This record gives sequence, structure tokens and C-alpha cells, in this order.
Amino acid sequence: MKKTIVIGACGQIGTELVLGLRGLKGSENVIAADLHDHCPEKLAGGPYTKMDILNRDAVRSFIIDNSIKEVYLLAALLSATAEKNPAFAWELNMEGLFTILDLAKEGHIDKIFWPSSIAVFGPTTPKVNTPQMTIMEPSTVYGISKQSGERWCEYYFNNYGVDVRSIRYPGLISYTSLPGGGTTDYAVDIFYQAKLGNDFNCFLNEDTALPMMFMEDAIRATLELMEAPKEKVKIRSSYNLSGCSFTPKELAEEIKLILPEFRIQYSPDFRQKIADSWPDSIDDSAARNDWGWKEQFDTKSLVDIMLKNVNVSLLEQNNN
Ligand code: NAD
Ligand code: AKB
Repeated sequence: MKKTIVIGACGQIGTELVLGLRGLKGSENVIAADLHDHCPEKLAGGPYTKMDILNRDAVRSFIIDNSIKEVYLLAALLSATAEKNPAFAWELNMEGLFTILDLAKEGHIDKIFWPSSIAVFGPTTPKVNTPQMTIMEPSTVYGISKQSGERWCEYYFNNYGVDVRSIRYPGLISYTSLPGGGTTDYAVDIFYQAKLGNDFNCFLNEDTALPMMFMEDAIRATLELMEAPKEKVKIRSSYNLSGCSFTPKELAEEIKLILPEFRIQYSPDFRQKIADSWPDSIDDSAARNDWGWKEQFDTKSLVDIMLKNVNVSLLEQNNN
């Protein structure tokens, strides 16, 4: 079995992606890599290495010396954090990608997964059922970095035959780890506050619709795209992917059906402008037609599973 590495493995997606890949390829074949000195407990069932994606020489040596053939590059600053440090966000989100694309161009890596985002769209993009190919004028540094990354992925595929695959994830909702600084994070935090019996103060307006997806769907989509025969992957920038779409008010109403005492207030902050520049909903017919994508979770099933499974002790662990 060829070796695989997930870089940025301790984050919201990485924690579940590593487990999914280990189930598929065998634990010993999937290396988790992140900035942390020690492997988190959830990933302790397989190999872990401390790695800084910005240390190009160290990353190159590790991947070549360990004969790693498949790379999932997740390390990035997300939209809200990136706006606070645009120069570093640009460096982190772009430099790591070039390191990995170059290793593949030189023949050391067979296949790359690199995530894009709905943030590639901007205020001039059609908002409802946003098409795969459309106007893209992102107004955040995060969106600009993802759009540039998409262009470079396609360029390396067209010019050097690099097998790079990508998804424009919507906001991802999960209970095994906390989100890391995005504009869609409210849709995870809300479940912890509801479970604690607290009122929730939402940083977006009640009517801000955004595309969202339950993590299990996102992981399955990622694995299916990476397993798809090469000729079926016709888009080498990044695929639109849709799960569900809701506003904070609609999400709160669903939660109230299970926890009638739950209350929500709204105090929009700088993230409102970011959310206003993103689509309400996504047309993902290309992913459906090319490699057979179909979501399994709608808003209702996502709310049920989140309320059953969020563990408020995760908040305390994160604060320590
Ligand atoms: P996250 O912030 O939860 O995790 C990122 C991980 O990368 C963290 O564990 C962090 O320690 C690690 N990291 C940061 N800098 C690093 C470096 N220099 N070297 C190695 N590791 C480093 O992010 P996430 O939500 O898991 O997102 C992963 C990827 O998916 C990102 O590229 C993000 O843009 C993309 N994405 C996420 C979402 C979402 O809703 N979570 C949506 C669209 C796209
Ligand atoms: C964010 O809000 O930054 C991410 C994303 C949609 O890319 N969740």
C-alpha cells in the first residue's frame, strides 16, 4: 500500500479525514502531520509527525524519504482569521501548495488533494444556485488565495500532468473537533451553546443564507473524488459541492423543535461582510455528473445528529 500524508491533520477536517483514510488504507499507511509537538489522542492510532508546511526543505525531505505518494494539504488560515493577517494568510495558503505541486511535478507524488472553498465567489457572483463556471471576484484574502490556488492546480495539471483534485467545500459542520476561524463557524458554535442551555449570540444577521454541509458528507465526497478514475475528474480547478443551505434563523428554528427553550440573538460583526459576499446556495451538477456525488444529510438530519453528539467538554479542552 502506498503511503499517504494529511498535512494540517489536527484541524476540523483533518481529524475526521485521517480516520476515514486509515479505515480505507490501513492505519500504518496514513501519516498525520501538523504543527503540534504531540499527536492528539484522536489520531493516536497511526503515525504522526510534527511538520510546518512553510519549511519547504523539511517537507520535501520527509515526503521523498518516506516514499509518500498521496498528499492531502489542509493547512491554511480560514476566512475570518485570514482577514486579520492578510500577508501571512497569503504566504501560508499559497507557499505550501507550491511545495506540494512541485514535488508532484518532479514525480515524487502521484496524487494531491487540495481543498478550495465557496470563498472563491464574491459579491458579483450570482448568489442562488451559483454555477460551477461563473463570475468570480472574491473580496477576502482567503477567497483570493483559494481562487489563485485553483488556477495553479489547473495549470500544473494542464502543463505538467499533475493529478491534483479539489472541492470547493461549503461551511462544514462537525462534532469531533472545533472549527478553526471561519465565517461559517457560528453554525457549529450554536450547537454547543444550545446544549449548554445558553442563549446564542450570532455574529451574522438572521437572514444570511450560506451553503453548509455535514462533515460525514464532506469526508465521503473527498474520498470518492480521490478514488474516482482519472478520466472522470474533468475539472482540475475545483468542484462545486452542495449539501444544504440555511440562515441562522432557520437553523435556530430547527434547533427549537428539539430544544424549545433555545434562544438566539444577532450581533453582526466584520464576518457579516464576508458572508454577504458568498453564495446562498450552490449548483453542484458537475460533481454529480462527473463522479456521482450525492449528499446524504439535509438541515434536519444535520441538526438531529449534532444535538445528539456535541460534547461540551470539547470547548473546555480547547480553552486549555
Ligand atoms: P482548521 O483551521 O481547523 O485546521 C487547519 C490545521 O492546519 C490546523 O490543525 C493547524 O494547526 C494546521 N496548520 C496551520 N498552519 C500550519 C503549518 N504551517 N504547517 C502545518 N500545519 C499547519 O481548518 P479546516 O477547517 O480543517 O480546513 C482545512 C482546509 O479546508 C483549509 O484549507 C480550509 O481552507 C479548507 N476549507 C475548510 C472549510 C470548513 O468549513 N472547515 C470550508 C472550505 C474549505
Ligand atoms: C470559512 O468560513 O472560512 C470556511 C469556508 C467556507 O471556507 N468555513
